[in-house]
Amino acid sequence: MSATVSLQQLTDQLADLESASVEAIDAAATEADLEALRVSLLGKKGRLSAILGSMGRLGPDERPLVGQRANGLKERVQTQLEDRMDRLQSSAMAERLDRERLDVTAPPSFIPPGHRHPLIATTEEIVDIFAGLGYRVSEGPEIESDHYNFTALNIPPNHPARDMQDTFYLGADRLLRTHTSPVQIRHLEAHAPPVRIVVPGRVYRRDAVDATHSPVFHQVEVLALDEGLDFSHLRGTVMAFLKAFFGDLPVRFRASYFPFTEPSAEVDVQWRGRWLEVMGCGMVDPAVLEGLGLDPQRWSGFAAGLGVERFCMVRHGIDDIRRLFTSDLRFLDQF
Ligand code: 2U9
Repeated sequence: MSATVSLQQLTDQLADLESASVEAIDAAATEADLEALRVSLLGKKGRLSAILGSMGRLGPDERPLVGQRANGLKERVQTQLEDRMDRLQSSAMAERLDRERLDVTAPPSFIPPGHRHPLIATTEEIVDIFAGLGYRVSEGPEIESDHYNFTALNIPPNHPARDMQDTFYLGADRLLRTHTSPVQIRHLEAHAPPVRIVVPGRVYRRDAVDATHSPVFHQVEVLALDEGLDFSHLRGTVMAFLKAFFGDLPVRFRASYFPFTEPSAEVDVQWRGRWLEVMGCGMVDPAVLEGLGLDPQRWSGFAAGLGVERFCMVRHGIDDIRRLFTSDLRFLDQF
């Protein structure tokens, strides 16, 4: 027979358990501590279970009294555990939010922006000037036939430009265009005048590489064809263009010769005290118009051409054309 236990003893034990619980719950510093505490107080092998286990030794009319007290205690302790858990969780969250704080106003890490190659930028600047004068952009193939590159432009069969020394031939009637002029021929075949076009593009010539020559370079050409155009329109257009690009510099026209224009001229600007040749131009040769089935009595026009590398080098003070083709970022990043 086990030792007897009095109602008073159990009631005291419950009161002790409750006051010990209140202190321990307040002292629990982490969610894990609190969970361990819950198990040790209210779990199957916890202190409350131990007290209830000795209830069987009470008299039958005393048991409900202890049972009631035990239930009340359990409810109060549970409520305290939950309150404490809430407080621990919200301070843990507050601490985490503080630790993971993001400064959304901080400047981003630096990503160096790319930029256009100076040759492309120069091409676009030139094209934009002519676009502002009402010219449409037209482009065409870099691989051409003898007809479009030479014959249609009134370049005779034995002209030096046709020489193997000067043109890259790719095979049976295929060559790399030596100028963008075949684009104007193709455009005139497809569009009836009046026509005003600006033609940017890459061209190829069998030149030895040096500070001012490259076998690949870039041109911009323009063509205007309409009724009543004469040399004054050509001159006015070239002057307006050069003023837009270079500013107010002295300009001079020198008589020259091209197979596809007549009369023809080369144009110089005075840049830092020296005359620099920057472009060629002329009135479209009637033979070119006749080849296209256009009546030279009715239609007249002018054309001009320039090398973009020359414009780019003058603009930026670059002394060697090879700089523009070697993709050295230490050089290119300056523009
Ligand atoms: C058609 C009729 C005429 C195009 C022209 C030039 C003058 C010229 C050079 C400038 C420097 C080439 O890059 S460069 O070496 N170009 O001087 N080009 S007139 O004349 C045309 C084109 C098409 C139908």
